[in-house]
Amino acid sequence: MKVIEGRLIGAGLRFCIVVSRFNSLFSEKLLEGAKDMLLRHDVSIRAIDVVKVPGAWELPLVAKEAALSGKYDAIIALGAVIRGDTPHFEYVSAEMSKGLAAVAMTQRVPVSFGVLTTDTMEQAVARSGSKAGNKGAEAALAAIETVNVIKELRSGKEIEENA
Ligand code: INI
Repeated sequence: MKVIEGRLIGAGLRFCIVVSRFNSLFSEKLLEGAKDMLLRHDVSIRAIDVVKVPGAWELPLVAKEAALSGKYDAIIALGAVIRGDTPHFEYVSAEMSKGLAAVAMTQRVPVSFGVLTTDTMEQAVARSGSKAGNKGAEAALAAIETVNVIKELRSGKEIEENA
């Protein structure tokens, strides 16, 4: 049996962080967390591009353009969708999450999901750098690991060893 894992080494990797301005109180904290996590794993500051979009709805299209550019090993999507009194939350969060998943699957580029979808502001506070951590930082770490596990799989080494 061979266990294939992605190492948490960011040196040499290139990332595009796509972040929504809507609810920027939270999304800016997620951005700080993501950048800090990348830098602490030896990603070069010059290898990080930050692209700002109006809201979470716009994340999938812009993530797709970033993926198509061929300039990045992974995309990190950040934002905050907070439930209100209308069904707007359902439309935005459902299409945004399905859209981001579709970008990853069709473009074969990891797209980390660092978008808060919460019922309340308190839950968003908790997940953007207080008691429930920072989902932006978690998304950045997941991006590093996923890039590296895909590199392992694509290297073909494990196929030779199992043959
Ligand atoms: N965008 C968000 O990122 N979070 C929200 O909570 C939100 N709500 O609730 O409306 C939101 N709406 C804007 C949307 O993402 C688009 O930017 C807008 O509809 C223009 O296309």
